[in-house]
Amino acid sequence: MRKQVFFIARFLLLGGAIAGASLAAPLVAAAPGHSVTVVISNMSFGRVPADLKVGDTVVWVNRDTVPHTVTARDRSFDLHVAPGQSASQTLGKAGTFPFYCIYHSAMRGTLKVASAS
Ligand SMILES: [Cu+2]
Repeated sequence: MRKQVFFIARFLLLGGAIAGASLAAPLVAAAPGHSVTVVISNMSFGRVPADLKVGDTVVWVNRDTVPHTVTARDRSFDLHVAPGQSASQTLGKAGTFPFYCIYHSAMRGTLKVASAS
């Protein structure tokens, strides 16, 4: 009789651990990606980090006194950033995205986005 109670207690403990693990898994998956800032100044885009992933957010900060855009060649994004303002972009798709500014075509860059792992 006493042995039986012990086994039931062990079973409940194990069940609790499994429930805990299954609750923790979605929290990890839902964790927000990293946020990086790219400064636009002197009519040029700052360095774009090379380790971006789907789910990350890029905040583009325009320190110039003229408006700029961050426009993908394939038009998958098109952000307009007023002077002294910023625009934020959450990366939703993996790939390599060359971009430019529609007002200043010499302003160019490339956004490389890896799939979320
Ligand atoms: Cu521009």
